[in-house]
Amino acid sequence: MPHARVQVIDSHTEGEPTRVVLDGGPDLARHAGGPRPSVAAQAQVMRDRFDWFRAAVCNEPRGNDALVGALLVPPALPDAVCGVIFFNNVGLLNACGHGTIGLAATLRHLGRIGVGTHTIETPVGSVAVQLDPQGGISIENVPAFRYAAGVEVPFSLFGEQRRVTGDIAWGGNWFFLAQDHGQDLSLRNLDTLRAYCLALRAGIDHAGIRADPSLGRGEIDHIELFGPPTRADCDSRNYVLCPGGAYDRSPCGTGTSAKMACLFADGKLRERQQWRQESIIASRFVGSVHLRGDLLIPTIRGGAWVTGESSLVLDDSDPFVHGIR
Ligand code: PYC
Repeated sequence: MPHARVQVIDSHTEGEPTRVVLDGGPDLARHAGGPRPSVAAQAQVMRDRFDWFRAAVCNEPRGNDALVGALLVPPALPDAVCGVIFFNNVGLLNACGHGTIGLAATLRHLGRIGVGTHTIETPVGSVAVQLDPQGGISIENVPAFRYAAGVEVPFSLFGEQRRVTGDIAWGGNWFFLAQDHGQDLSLRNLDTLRAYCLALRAGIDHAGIRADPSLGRGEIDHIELFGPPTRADCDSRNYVLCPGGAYDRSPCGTGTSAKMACLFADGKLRERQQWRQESIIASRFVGSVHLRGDLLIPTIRGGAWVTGESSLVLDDSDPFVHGIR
């Protein structure tokens, strides 16, 4: 039977999985045309023509709803070590904080990068990865900002009319961030949290609330709820609903960036002050922000571990060769 092999390395970043595709992926640069297409142009080719590849890697039976794929592509930026396109069970992500930390751990595992700072090109800008001599990994993300404050969203949950007020912010993806939701942010409440966030996101769509369409097409596809931490070494705990309905096991790198942008805008976080974000599984990112001119640059630090090295087999006779959609 004709089959293809896709070489991958799996890792997790504070509990959230990443699958880096090293070889066997589509040649997006060739399809994008031009001598050195940007990663954004290559992402558009993947969206238009290779959605089957996304699903083959991330969807069951080879993947799962929580998994984020990371396809390595040639960068256009001359100083970048690589380009990367992140994707999940339903589509492409604009950027991914935990995924970039996982990618850095993978490249270090392969001996492709060492201690120091390395630039990675994403569809929404370049991200700097820093590997320190003690093994720590941090990323300097794309600029983050609050887009709108105090947005009230009506929505319906289990047949009841509800309202919640929150902020809309960009941290590499678009987030609706809410504090006064009245939900219990604990693992035993996962089903309700998912239902609540899906209903809230439907309410956002229904109300026609969008963000800046020049960034990630303005779709607010991540919902982030905050509450008090359970760890003494954290400032806050979160629950993050990802676009495909899974929850982020990590505190979400782009979500923590969006949160810090809101805190900074409210005068509740100073430049270079630490923000320690706990996830729903009690893992942690430590973040901070600094200004570069007018731009607010988030830094996120977290741990990532390689969990597997393997080849996916795409056998043409398999009815689910391109994943269960
Ligand atoms: O860490 O930015 C992140 C992220 C987005 C979706 C899942 N993780």
